[in-house]
This record gives sequence, C-alpha cells and structure tokens, in this order.
Amino acid sequence: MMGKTNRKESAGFLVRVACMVIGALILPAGLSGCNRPREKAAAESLSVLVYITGVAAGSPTYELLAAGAESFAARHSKVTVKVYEAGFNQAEWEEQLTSLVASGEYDLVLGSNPSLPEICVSVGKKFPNQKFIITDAEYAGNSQISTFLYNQYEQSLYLGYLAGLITTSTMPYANPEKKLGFIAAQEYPLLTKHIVPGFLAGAHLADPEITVDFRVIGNWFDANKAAELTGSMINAGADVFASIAGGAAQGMIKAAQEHGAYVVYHNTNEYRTAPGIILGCGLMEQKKLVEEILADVLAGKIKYGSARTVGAADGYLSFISGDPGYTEYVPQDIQAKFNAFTADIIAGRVEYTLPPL
Ligand code: RBF
Repeated sequence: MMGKTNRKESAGFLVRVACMVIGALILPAGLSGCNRPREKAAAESLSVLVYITGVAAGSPTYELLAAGAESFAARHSKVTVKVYEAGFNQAEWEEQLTSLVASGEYDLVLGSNPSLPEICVSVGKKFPNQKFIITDAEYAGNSQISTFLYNQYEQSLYLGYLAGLITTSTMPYANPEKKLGFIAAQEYPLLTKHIVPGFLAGAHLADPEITVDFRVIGNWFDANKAAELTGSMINAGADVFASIAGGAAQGMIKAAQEHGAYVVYHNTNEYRTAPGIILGCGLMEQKKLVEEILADVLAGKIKYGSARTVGAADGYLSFISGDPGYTEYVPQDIQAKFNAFTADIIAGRVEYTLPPL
C-alpha cells in the first residue's frame, strides 16, 4: 500500500517536473495542457497559494494577508492555504512564482503588492488556467487576474492632515518649523502618485505652508538606515514622521523616541510600540477583504479581468480613534478637528481627484 502511494507520488512528481519544463520553456502559451489538475467546480475545494513578496514579519499588509487566508481556511475544511515568503530579492520573484504555479497544486495565487500583477501576467501566459487575485494593486483587462486597490491617497490624506495639525501645534516635540518627514523603502507608482501626494495634500489642509522632507532607504528591512535618516531629518527640522517601509520603519520609530519627534502610521495599530510618540494609526482592513474575497471565490463570484478600488467610505481603510495612544496623547482640540475631518472623508465631503497610477 505504502509502495503504491510512493510510486504514484513520484510519478506525479515527474509529471509535474516535465510540465514545468515544457510549460515554462518549450511550448507556447495555452498548448501544453499542463497545470490543469483542478477542473472541478470552485466550490468543491480550493487550494490557495499566499505569495508574500518579501517576508511577513514586520509588514502589516502581508501579515494581514496571510492571517485572512488562514482564518478563512480554518473555517472551511475544503480550503487549504500555503503561505510562501519570496524574500526581498525582487529579481527572483517571477522565477519563484513560476515554479510554484508550475506544480499545478494551486487553484488560486493570492498576493498583495502593487508590482505583482505584471509578474502574474507573465507567469499566466505560460499557465493559462492559473488564476491570480492581488490586493493593494490595480490591473484590469486580464482574464486570469482580479485586483483590489486600497485608496491609499485617502489614508494618506487623513494621516497627513493629522501630522499637519501636530507640526503646527504647541505640543512638546513640535518645533516652529512646519516640516514633516516621510521615509520610504523604495519608490514605486502607488507611493509616488497616491501615498506621498495624499499625505502632502492632507497636511496642506491643516496649513498650506507645510513641507515634506522625503527620503528613501533603498530596501524594506534596514531599520538602522531608517533610524539614521530620521535623526538627520529631525536635525533638519522635521518633527512628525510617516513611513512606508515595512520592517525598516521600526528604526524610524526608535529614532523618533530617542530624539523627540512624533509618528503617524499607515495600515495597522502600532500605538503600543511607542505611546506618546505614535499619535495616529490608520487601518487597512486587509484581513476582512481577504476573507470576503475567498468567500467569493468559493461562490464563483469573482470577476477576473476586473479591478476594484476600496477605501474609507466602504470601510476598508479607517483610522484607529478609540486607542489610548490617540485619545490620551493627542490634545483635545486636535482630536476634535481630526475626528470631524475623518467623518468628512468617510461621508465623501472632502473633495480630491485620485491621480491615475
Ligand atoms: N510593504 C511592506 O510592508 N513590506 C514589504 O516588504 C514591501 N515590499 C514591497 C515591494 C515592492 C516592489 C513594492 C512595490 C511594494 C512593497 N511594499 C511592501 C508596499 C506594500 O505593498 C504597500 O504598497 C504598502 O505597504 C502601502 O500600503
């Protein structure tokens, strides 16, 4: 019995390897017929590859992606989830994804990164039956791919407004200069077209004279470099910081604590890391969205080829206003102005144009 199973497995393995080689290297797209082990209806079972473009630890969008898929699988016995961390070498991501998809084991690849759709287009050409759902990204018109973009302009608008209220306040670490700091791991369109412009626009709603000192680390893990940059930006007059830097952001928080500056934080509840320093946290409802997406996959309701945008009005981006890190440390007059502003955003009363990506 054992021997039979083993033979079957090794035969299956050989077939998969052959398919990998043929599908990836020799036959043109659509002809190989490999990577087609799952012709059954989506509702019967679902095998999901959660493809993390980096490492999960320290990166809220990835942690929430994996958490959403795993919690969905825990509630649905026919759903299996494999979480794969592709690491920080972006040049290897396509090759890694190609070999995972070539195994034919996954009905669905689930990822969260603005740069993933283009990689999926390329991998999908070799494996025309593979489906991809990518959040935090926008790509329409490919029948294998569905995307869900968070309106990060909106989250940055309200975090920028809060940072603007703080830098122009009389709080202990707020200096007379109207200067904010923004630390990015790397530059990419969602950052330069939505996140940073939204942050500056929000700050300008507090005071049009505010400027943003913008610096780039060069990777998503170097917390020491982030700390160094933060220190020099504080010396140059920045007193409230934001970042999109994954795990490296911890260096910025440390430096803000050491030198005396404030932080507003995107996507997750980070207040407890530095109470009195981190004064505002946005929340990306990635876990909720992922669970909804997987429910739709099971129900056959996903529209491939479509690109959906979600934001504050429909509850996918919010601000964590009930935490003591906000209620106890932010002065009452700032809270009053800021709470009115977030209510206006949710109600669609703040006018802005979302720039194209
Ligand atoms: N965000 C993270 O939190 N950690 C990462 O390691 C990370 N790597 C990224 C790599 C690339 C090439 C791009 C384009 C974005 C990356 N992001 C990362 C950003 C993330 O997908 C998202 O846009 C931001 O977290 C803002 O919501």
